[in-house]
Amino acid sequence: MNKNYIGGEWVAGADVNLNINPSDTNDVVGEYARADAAQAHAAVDAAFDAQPAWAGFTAEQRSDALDRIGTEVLARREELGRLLAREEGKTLAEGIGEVVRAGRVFKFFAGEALRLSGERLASIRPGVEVDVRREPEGVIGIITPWNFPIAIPAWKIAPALAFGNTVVFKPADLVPGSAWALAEIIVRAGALPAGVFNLVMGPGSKVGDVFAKSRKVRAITFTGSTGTGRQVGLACMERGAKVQLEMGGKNPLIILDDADLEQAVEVAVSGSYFSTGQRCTASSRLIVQDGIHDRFVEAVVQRLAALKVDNALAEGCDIGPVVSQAQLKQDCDYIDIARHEGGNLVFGGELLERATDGFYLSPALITETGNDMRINREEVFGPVASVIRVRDYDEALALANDTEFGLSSGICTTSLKHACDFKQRSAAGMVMVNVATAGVDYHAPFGGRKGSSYGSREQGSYAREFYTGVKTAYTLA
Ligand code: UN1
Repeated sequence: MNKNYIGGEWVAGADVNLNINPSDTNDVVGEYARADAAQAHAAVDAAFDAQPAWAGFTAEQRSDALDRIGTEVLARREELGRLLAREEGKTLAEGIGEVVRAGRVFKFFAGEALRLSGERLASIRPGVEVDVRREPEGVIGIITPWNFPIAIPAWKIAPALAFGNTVVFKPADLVPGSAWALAEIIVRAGALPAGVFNLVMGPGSKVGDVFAKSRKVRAITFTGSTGTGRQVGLACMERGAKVQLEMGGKNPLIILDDADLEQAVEVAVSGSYFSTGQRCTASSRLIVQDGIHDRFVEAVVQRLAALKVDNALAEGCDIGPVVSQAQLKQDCDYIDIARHEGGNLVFGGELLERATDGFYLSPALITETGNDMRINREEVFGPVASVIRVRDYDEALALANDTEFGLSSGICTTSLKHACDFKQRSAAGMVMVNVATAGVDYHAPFGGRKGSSYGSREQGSYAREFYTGVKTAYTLA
């Protein structure tokens, strides 16, 4: 039940990982295998050996495999969504939504497998033809975070397989359940030959390290913390492997005086606090113009007071628990840091007791903060947002861009002039106008700038850039 999948076999781990429900720490979701370095190497070898044959499958065969996987994921949305909510702590509705997104991603890349195209150029030499083609990279190492236990694996695994690569996949230690269920669907519904897809649950220090250093892994796609991402990036750089990193954010949301107040409150609350604020796209800096500031803060506080923080599976739950004790400590530490820096905690930030023992934290709103404070420089990754008061749009834009990060940014305004200017001048990979900074479409390019991302974009038709290599062929007939 809980094993890794290596070279076409379900294999027991070197040790065992207990998957604990953050809504109820007495509930063990399951026991999952933890691989060691030797098993990670075996998975890499199997993926390496299987790759040429998989690349030789027709595009239609690979497309059909992805389509069958997507069909099963979508059909089991309730069950998988419940498992996801139980192990990660997002609400049942959010869990089901994420499973649907994962299923749709497989469907999308089933189409993309058939759409891989190249280019033909005229040569500068008579009679010579130049064509530019895309080929699989080889073995792709996939390392995913705990906050999207099924959607992020899906949007990395699906394009890898679509274009003829083989996969070694290491999910986050905190959420092996969704990854295991997805892996079981991939190998069975996909009917993949042995070695094409390998699941290697285990610690980053062992499994991730093998992926990063193995010469047989030609490319690594990583989503997670900035610190680990940079280590993975350096290891890849050292041996000339391709790498794609999605890391932190400190995403600004600007609220201008002319914003529709009700809409701005929804955009801010959903971007900052839903999924317990545990999204790299979450709005954590609310940059609010003076004229609307007090009304906005009051309305957000009222909205937060009406939200129900509870067991992720409880009826009517709006915000589930924080994922783990360590993350809860980090969230509380940052709230304390913000207060010591002079911030004013106007709502939340309290540990809550519920019917079951879990990591419950009320959504925290901190006002009167400055952009130089640590609370506005460092990623918290929890249900915590701070407010920065500004005079005008120009000041708001300058502060929005004054950050190491550049993943997502947003503005709430009814001014076409400011909306258009912001889309142009915001130094982020994704810009939202009157739409939350978190919660993106699965078929549009995803990624950031500056310290948030490295390498080419994920998702949509842009994914092919990472999962294929370009070959330029010259022919004189
Ligand atoms: C979203 O906001 O819809 O780890 C996606 C993350 C991102 C995905 C966010 N890579 O939060």
